[in-house]
Amino acid sequence: MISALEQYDPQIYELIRQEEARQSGAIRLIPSENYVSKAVMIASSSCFTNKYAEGYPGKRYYEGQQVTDLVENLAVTRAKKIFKADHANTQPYSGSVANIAAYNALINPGDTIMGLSLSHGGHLTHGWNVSATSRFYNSVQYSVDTKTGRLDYNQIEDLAKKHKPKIIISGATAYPREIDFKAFGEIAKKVGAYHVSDIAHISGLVVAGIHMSPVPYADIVSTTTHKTLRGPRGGMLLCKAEHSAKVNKSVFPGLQGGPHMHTMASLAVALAEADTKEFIEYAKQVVKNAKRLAKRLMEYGFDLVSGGTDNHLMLIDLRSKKIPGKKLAKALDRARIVGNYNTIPGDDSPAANPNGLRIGTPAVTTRGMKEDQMDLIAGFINRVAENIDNESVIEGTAKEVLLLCSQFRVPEHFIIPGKES
Ligand code: DSN
Repeated sequence: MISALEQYDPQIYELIRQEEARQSGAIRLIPSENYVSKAVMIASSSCFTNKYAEGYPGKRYYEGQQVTDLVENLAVTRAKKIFKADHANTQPYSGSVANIAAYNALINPGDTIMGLSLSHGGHLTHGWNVSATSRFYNSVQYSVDTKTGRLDYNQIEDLAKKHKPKIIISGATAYPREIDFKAFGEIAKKVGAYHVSDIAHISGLVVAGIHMSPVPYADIVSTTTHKTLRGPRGGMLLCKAEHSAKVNKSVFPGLQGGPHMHTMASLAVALAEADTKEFIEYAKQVVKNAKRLAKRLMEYGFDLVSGGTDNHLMLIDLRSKKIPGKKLAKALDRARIVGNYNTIPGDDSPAANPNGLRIGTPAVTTRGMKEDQMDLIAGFINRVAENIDNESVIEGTAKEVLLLCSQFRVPEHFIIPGKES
């Protein structure tokens, strides 16, 4: 397949080859990224990309569904099993669509939703002011306590009592601590709200039983499929039986047309992989690695929001180091260490140039790195931060990073990396 691409479109072939080399020759610390297995990759580039399958198994609007129905039934059955959910919808194209589909299933435009502010670790679709979710719905945002960096459930309850939202959203994209989904469920009950939980970041940790599952405490659970869960890019919804018809209708025909069946086949593979002892060990190691990396960074004098991590990510507060997050992220990228600049709770700088750096361990753990390598990575990050304007130190670090990467292979994909670019 790949040699056909080389023949028909050498430019795109070459760019794929370069990206593979980049991914293999860098320490990838963006906490929402990972490396999928070869099996997941193969399924996602299969002939299912040719097939339209609007509708649901047994009730499609196109013929020729002899095989697609089997794929979707498998994906749904596997999702329900590993998340212990009554119902799963594996059609959402992404986490954003999944979130909007969840709201659309439960409430009407103009109703009030309440989610964590983006600048405190929430997601755009949790009602942030530039997101369409704040145009479609009346949005109230809660924050973390800026002193502790943690969610304050009393404050959230007070805000919910004041604004009486129809939906309370739990879940985050930049929150390093375990979330008490039971508490969110109780707050929602007290104010007569639905509870939608977005576990995009931690779904792999939830499946592995390391973090609390929101499934018993939420009306609808939304997740992406490509972060700690380590599947193809996409979204998924899980819910109680009572909401299953509404959820399905909201995804199709409410928001989407034909599901991406190649992605769903690939997701089915990833869900089977997540149902193994090896995956549980992987998820445990993700957290061990994050805790070790956090500890070492703090020993180097970095401030971490909330003073550490319980999950796969950490948020470095760079104010005491007096280095802008973007400057450090770009210097690290030149040293082949890839993270993302990020606001920290209470940041007085804008999201385009914030005071934080967000990093995490899902991808490095997939390639087999453990605590000893986290010590090295913390040392590299500290060295780059201390020599932020010294390109020869950064270049030297990049060489050491490349050497480390060469000892930890990424899952084999289609193209054997050629020369490093
Ligand atoms: N963009 C994702 C992340 O990086 O966390 C959230 O959608």
